[in-house]
Amino acid sequence: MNKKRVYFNHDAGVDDLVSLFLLLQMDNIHLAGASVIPADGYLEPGADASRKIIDRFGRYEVEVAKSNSRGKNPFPAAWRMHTFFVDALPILNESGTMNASLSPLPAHRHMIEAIRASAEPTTLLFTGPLTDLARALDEAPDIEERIEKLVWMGGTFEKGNVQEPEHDGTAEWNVFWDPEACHRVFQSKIPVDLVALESTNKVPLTLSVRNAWAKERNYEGVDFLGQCYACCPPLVYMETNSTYYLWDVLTTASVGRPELVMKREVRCTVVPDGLSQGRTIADPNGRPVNLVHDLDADAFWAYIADLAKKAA
Ligand code: AGV
Ligand code: CA
Repeated sequence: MNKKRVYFNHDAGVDDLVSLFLLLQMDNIHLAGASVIPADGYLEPGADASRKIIDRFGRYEVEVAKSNSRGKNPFPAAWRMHTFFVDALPILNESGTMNASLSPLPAHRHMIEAIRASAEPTTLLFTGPLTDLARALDEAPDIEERIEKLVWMGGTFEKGNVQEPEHDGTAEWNVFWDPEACHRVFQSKIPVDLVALESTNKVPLTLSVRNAWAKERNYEGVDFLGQCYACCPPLVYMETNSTYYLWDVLTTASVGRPELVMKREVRCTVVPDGLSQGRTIADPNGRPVNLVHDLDADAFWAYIADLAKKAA
């Protein structure tokens, strides 16, 4: 089978690390490298957890790189602590070793090298801010035409999820962390598939999802899903800013199985600074993105459970 070549940059949240786990199970994907940016997570445990996931659940070598990028607006520390939880899971520490190689290069340079290393175009999967991609495009403009497309979890055209003192609440966090990086990437000609906040409305992390995973925890991979998400508090009586959706996992699943989602073109711009910084706005004169506006939720849940069952 002709495998699609993918480079993954994530920001060490729970769903970012689960995404790495699932990517490694996809037969039709070759993961050409992974990197970690310390946005909605911490860098050291993020890189360690990534390497342990590759060791424990991967079937081929994948190198990990650490980003040295820093954002404009830091994520809440309470959310970022999730990285330590995943890194400390017993299943990732049973062997007591960490073999997957760690690149000496910072993430953006690691990605440049990975893109240049193949004659075949590379698909970029980003589940955090776009800072490393913006820097890579500035340093190595030649990579732009070698990128098949960017599949990104970021933005919203409806309600934002940033609740910070000097912000009006219109932005999504991955854009808010570094609005200028998004602006830079939007200036490129790279095709963008966008999983925005509203794209994931049909895939909230409900108790019934958790219970279905619990029932199948005899599969190590399904148990791993449940264990990872156990650090996100299951609040059932209120929809809050801490209600979890499968933001990054849907984005990742759409790379492995594009038929799961429906997309339509939206032209948009991003607000680079000020009270609405990081807000993405539909604008007929803006750059086109392919927004995921609907999906087959049942097929999505079945797909990720099947992938998890294949993990050994
Ligand atoms: O805005 C969604 C992004 C996704 O990349 N992240 C979580 C996913 O990794 C930020 C985020 C929004 N709400 C959160 C988030 C929450 N309640 N806990 C942790 N992170
Ligand atoms: Ca993320």
